[in-house]
Amino acid sequence: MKPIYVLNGPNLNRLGKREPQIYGTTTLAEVEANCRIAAGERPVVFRQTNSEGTLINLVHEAIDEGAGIVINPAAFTFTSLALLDALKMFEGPVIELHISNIHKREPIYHRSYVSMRADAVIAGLGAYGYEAAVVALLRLLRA
Ligand code: DHK
Repeated sequence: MKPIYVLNGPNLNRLGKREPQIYGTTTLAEVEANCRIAAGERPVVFRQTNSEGTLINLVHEAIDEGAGIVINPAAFTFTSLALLDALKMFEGPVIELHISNIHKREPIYHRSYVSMRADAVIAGLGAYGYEAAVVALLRLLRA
């Protein structure tokens, strides 16, 4: 069974300590554990990087090895055409995930490049959004 990829962009390695009033106190390790529970028997590749090139390389890996992608691109959401171009090559379902409701924040967080490829977007559910995204991705894979 092909794995699903749960990919995380810059600064999310600091989750739990980073601006808890916006991102909460759940750590990325706890998010990973919850994603694996939500995925059940479906294998999960869970990665975080502060490097744009590495995130693109992980999307390339998913193109060859993965069934679906949940991605929190963090700040690269609003800056990276290269990430969008990489995601466009992926044929499976893609769910864009943000812990905070980006549309309720400053205008710099309103225009997402990734949304031009994503099949769905989840924003504002906090760390629980990851589990919701995994469950939704499995549903899309079954469809
Ligand atoms: C995480 C970030 O790092 C920000 O750059 C985004 C996103 C929001 C989040 O809510 O998960 O704007």
